[in-house]
Amino acid sequence: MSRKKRKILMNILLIAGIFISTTSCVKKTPVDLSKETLIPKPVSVTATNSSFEITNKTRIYFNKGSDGIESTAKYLAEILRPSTGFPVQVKSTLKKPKSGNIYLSLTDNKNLSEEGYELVITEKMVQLTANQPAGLFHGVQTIRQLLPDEIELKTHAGGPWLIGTGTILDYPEYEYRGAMLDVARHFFGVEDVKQFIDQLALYKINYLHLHLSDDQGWRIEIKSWPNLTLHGGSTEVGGGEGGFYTQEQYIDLVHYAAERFITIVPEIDMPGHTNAALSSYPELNCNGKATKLYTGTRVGFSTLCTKKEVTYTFIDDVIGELASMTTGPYIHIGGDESHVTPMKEYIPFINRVQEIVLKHGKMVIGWDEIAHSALKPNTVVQYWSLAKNAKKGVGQGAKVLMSPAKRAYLDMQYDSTTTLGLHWAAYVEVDSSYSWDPEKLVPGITKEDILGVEAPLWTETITNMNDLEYMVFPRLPGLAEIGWTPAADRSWDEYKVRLGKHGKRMQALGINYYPSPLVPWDEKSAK
Ligand code: IFG
Repeated sequence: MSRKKRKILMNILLIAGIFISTTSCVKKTPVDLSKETLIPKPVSVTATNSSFEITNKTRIYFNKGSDGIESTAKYLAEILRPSTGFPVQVKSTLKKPKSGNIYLSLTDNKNLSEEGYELVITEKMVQLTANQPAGLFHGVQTIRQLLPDEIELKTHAGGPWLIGTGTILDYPEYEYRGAMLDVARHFFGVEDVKQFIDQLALYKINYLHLHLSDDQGWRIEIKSWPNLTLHGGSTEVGGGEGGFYTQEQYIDLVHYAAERFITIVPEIDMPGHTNAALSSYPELNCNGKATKLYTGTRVGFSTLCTKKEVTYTFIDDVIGELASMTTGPYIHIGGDESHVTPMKEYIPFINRVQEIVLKHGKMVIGWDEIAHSALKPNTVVQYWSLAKNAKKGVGQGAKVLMSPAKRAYLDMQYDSTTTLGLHWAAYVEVDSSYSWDPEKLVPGITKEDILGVEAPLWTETITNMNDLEYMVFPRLPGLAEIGWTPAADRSWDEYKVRLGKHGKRMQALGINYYPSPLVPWDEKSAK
């Protein structure tokens, strides 16, 4: 071949090489989206068997015309940066960005509810749309889970950061998917609660019920009744130092949760479970004498004096201050285990307390015993113990929040060897906490009667985040799936394999989960 021809051929090969390396026709690694181990399981997944790669050029764009979504774009960027080491800039845009980027925008998609989202992943772009900002936030949790477990690390990991291509269309079964943290038996500070909120967000939980008062402690500052925290917040089960949230700290928690589309539901338990208040103010006792602080774990021995007017002034002040700090629609009034309040006093008491909550612009949630009273139209009955109470509530037209102790109580021991927790309701292994259907649990309570599900963690035996995580995980992801995924799409045998692949992700998140022998834990990386 002549020198001239050889030169032309070399130029052709050079141009071809440049063309291939700079265009998307480079063969992308195939990733099967349908094999991803998402919890909660999405409504529909259609895979197209290629992949999108997050690189150091990838940016997160959010649509400038969509209000309230910049914080979600920044939230995703903050997750991606430490592990990838990429800059992951966040930019607003009025039109669809060029290829290689992630794009968040609001839309009007009748196939999606308020919290649904659509995730369209191609080799060129990850496009997430939703009707409301909450849906985008839930879609971001799915993006997280589609990336390798190492994405959750706070230190640089290797990648490559591939997301399988295809379309996910997803929305929840129930509007209320909650957890409860009892900060009264043992107090958990602001940073612990924020960490818990972050963990809840990954599983699309959207409510956090804080059990703020009980016999052993009062945990929220009430300016008009300062002794509630100064005295009533000064101890806890076992005699430790207890603690409480100042109003500023509580408001900070409400905002932190709201930025993650989690609504705080504050509970002031009454008329029972009130020894901390009764010890703080003598006038709240029928005999006018303050009780001693209590650091044991008995229940059912205390009651506000339902016959005294000062009791209702107290409740009005407390609910008023609490409502003014709470952006969510609910205040929980407790109502459980009022064993020393005569029913003929309990019923008018609960009737009156509902009026007080409504006066302050909130709706009532109460434990299932409140169904003995005359429920206001939007009052929600939280089923924990007696199905007949829950059915009584449905009979009055109330919605039911399903928290059956035998399935959903996260303080129940896994089995008789679990050193933490209780077992008065049952031993609740991971399979038992997953294998139930809210709309079939109680005959007479149908899907239409159910507001949603909530998993309470009572803390008589739980004193720190390590122990909290051991009891909450891995049962909470399953309860989150019960609230999100259609029952027809759920089975323990299929779920346990997906959960088994979440072990590495929980490890990457530093979660001290219980490695249940019932789950086929996948020790190597899930992908
Ligand atoms: N029942 C009590 C809680 C707590 C719990 C521990 C409810 C509604 C047992 N009330 O559950 O205060 O002590 O499992």
